[in-house]
Amino acid sequence: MRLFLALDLDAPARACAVEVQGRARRAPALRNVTVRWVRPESLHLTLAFLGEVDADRVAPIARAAAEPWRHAPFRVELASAEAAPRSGAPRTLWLSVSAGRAALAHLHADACARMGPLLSAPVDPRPPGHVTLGRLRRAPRSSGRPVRDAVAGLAVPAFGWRVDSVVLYQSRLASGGASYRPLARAPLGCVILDAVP
Ligand code: 2AM
Repeated sequence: MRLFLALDLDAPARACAVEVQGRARRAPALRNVTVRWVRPESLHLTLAFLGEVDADRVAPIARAAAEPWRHAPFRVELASAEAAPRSGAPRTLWLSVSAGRAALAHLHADACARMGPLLSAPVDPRPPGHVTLGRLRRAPRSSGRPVRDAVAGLAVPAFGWRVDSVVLYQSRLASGGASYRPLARAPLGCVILDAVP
């Protein structure tokens, strides 16, 4: 089973991301390439991709993901759309995190420590930093410059939301795009607020 931990956008942030998708769709440079847009209900910030996991490991992973996170809720802000990678053929359109990076890195490190012992391969150590809006299908290298310019020109107003939980999702790949099924959810905020003897 293909699993990942993610942070859900709240409804207003989701609406902002959908609005950016809509403007990107209409950009002339993007009409010449095929983009598989992430459906509104599937927009998320990947905290940690856990990869393909054997069936017998799913229950312990779900139990671990359902444990409260010892991390205060925090605000994430997104600003600026980008086409990645920054050179060569573009493959992904995303919104970059502009605020909340340190908290995200900390939560990601917690997720790696919690999930690592339950997985057969290590979790990608790079901290998360974007929300994917769409994936390009076989875009030619020559489309890189116009696509990057068009995406950079979208003038995304900063928007964000308060992260207060982590969700374990199963990713199901299909010809119409991936769909994500929540398997476990746990709140942030289980912190000791003062020195406890
Ligand atoms: P993305 O937001 O960077 O695109 C579910 O598939 C999520 O896991 C995707 O949103 C994607 O994050 C991430 N993901 C998928 N395959 C991955 C891989 N091979 N390595 C790291 N992250 C991956």
